[in-house]
Amino acid sequence: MTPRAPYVLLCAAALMGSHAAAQKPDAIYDEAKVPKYSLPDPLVMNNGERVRDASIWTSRRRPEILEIYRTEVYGRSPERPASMAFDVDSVERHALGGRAVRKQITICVAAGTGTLKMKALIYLPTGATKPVPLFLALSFVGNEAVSADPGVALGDRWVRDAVSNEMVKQRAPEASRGSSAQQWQLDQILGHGYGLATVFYGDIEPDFVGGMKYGVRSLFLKPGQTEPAADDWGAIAAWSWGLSRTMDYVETDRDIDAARVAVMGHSRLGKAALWAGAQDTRFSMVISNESGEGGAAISRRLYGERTKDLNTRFPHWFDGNFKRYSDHEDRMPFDSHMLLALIAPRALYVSSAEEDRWSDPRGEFLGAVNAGPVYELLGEKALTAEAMPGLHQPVGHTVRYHIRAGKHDVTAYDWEQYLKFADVQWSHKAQSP
Ligand code: GTR
Repeated sequence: MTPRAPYVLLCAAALMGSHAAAQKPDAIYDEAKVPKYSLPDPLVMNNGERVRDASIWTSRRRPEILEIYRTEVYGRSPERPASMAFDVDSVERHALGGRAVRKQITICVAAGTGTLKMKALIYLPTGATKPVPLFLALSFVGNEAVSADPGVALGDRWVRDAVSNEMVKQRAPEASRGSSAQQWQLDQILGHGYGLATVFYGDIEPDFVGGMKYGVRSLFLKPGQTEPAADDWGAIAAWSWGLSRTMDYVETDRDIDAARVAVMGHSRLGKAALWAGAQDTRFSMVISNESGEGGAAISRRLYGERTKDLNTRFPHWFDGNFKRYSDHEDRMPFDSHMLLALIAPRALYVSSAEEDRWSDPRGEFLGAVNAGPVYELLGEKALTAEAMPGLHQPVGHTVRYHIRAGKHDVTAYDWEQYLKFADVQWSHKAQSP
């Protein structure tokens, strides 16, 4: 981390590039080399009893799986803080040439020994006569990168240097406005009658080893504690926690329909979205865009990225206990299908990209398929496709999946599918302006 590195435009492309570079020569990319494995049964309790009905799932098995994930994977997050304030920094009712209402809100959370401030940017379609459903997603870059809108406040804390790909502490430049607009597809979202809310993930904790001291986790250290305990939350859990705190604000905003909020995320932020959706049932829909290893992909397949890769390259993401599973995926008392099952019976969309082998597309698909028995137990349709669908052929109902051509990214095609899915799941029709 170089605090005074020369400014270079931060863009999501830098991050996508780093992902490709991460792929190791010895990674398994051949199905024939995927070992045989058997998955833990999400419907068998820790004591060996079978879960036979929805009430036992909800009252006993679901909490057990949450506890496994809190102890072994993402770490334990603090409860919702008692004290929060939502400062309305600005409301512009004719943003984007009159197409959107733009709100900028500072979410102030009394967290542990200090205060966390997150800047939320919210766009809602104009002309709505009732509260609108919303997509909520953290950004890799900053609020100003979502659109070229000159009214968005420039981030003033962390930016990612496009050359070193490291996070540096400085103000986002004018030139970064709209730099990741392709990944957001704001026009499509508004056109469907939905809103978009986003917070820069660096507001919660900047993403590097040692970033903890600048983020919310440091506020919860006990006196004298400098390192997290083995089951203390990692950075992914902190980002998820930030999503839930943003939802706390959303529930107070009468222009938004809090019963129809989708939490969405790409890649590491897809992992964060899944964990937020798993824990926080206020999210009625969860969208994992190429969340890969440590997200939707089955770890036991060892295809592409492995647990050890996560633990060595990103030791700050997961908790201390998770390190025990490097090279020992077979010992996991969980796998991604159980994480996805925590979202049941709510709407779940998992997506992959053909060239994103590092994230293991088939593993992501199988994670969604194997969450099926829990969806069925709860009276929802499972993803039953026997074989992986072809490119651009989304499958499933309550649990839906697609794989598209191309690289690790969020594209217009991905958004088109999420919006159609939301239209069906939320039975929503855009109001004409
Ligand atoms: C990669 C990492 C993945 C994924 C990705 C990203 O380098 O190996 O697990 O999270 O970063 O967030 O772009």
